[in-house]
Amino acid sequence: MTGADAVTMLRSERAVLALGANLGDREATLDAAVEDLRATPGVIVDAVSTFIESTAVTLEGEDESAPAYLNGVVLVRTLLTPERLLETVNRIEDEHGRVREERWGNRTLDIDVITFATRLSDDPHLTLPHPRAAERTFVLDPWLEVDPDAELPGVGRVADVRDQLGSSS
Ligand code: PH2
Ligand code: MG
Ligand code: MG
Repeated sequence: MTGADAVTMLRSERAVLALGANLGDREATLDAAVEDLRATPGVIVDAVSTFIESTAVTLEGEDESAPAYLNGVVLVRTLLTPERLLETVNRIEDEHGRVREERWGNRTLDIDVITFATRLSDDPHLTLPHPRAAERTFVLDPWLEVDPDAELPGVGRVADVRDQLGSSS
């Protein structure tokens, strides 16, 4: 561990990131994004879930005809502010060819900040926790894999939220 990593571990906040891709070589892109996070000063990657296949959710609901997603969750500790962490993940998305067209459209890489410590925010630019995390099994399942005791600030235990969803995405 470097001295800088030791400082990050001592002074950092926990953040939960959700990664998704449904275009291109999804697994290679998600792996590269995790490496990009590891290479970011002030960010330590603590855990990476397995990547799971999920049916694309669009504004109209689940769409079996759209390319399927590969989704995963990464636990980090960071010295960055929530805003700088968001800038960082947006930059990583851009570096992997993310084109910002339609909302919930197909994408080479999406990285969402799901939680930042226990922070609650209704800022539309960075809502915390992520407003749709509690409805998405493709976020909750990989999250529980790496942190079975996880809490969704303002909502409750992730395991309980997950149980209430049943088998839908
Ligand atoms: N992300 C979206 C929209 N729809 N569907 C799946 N299965 N996985 C995602 O990560 C996803 C989605 C917008 O960010
Ligand atoms: Mg998203
Ligand atoms: Mg996003």
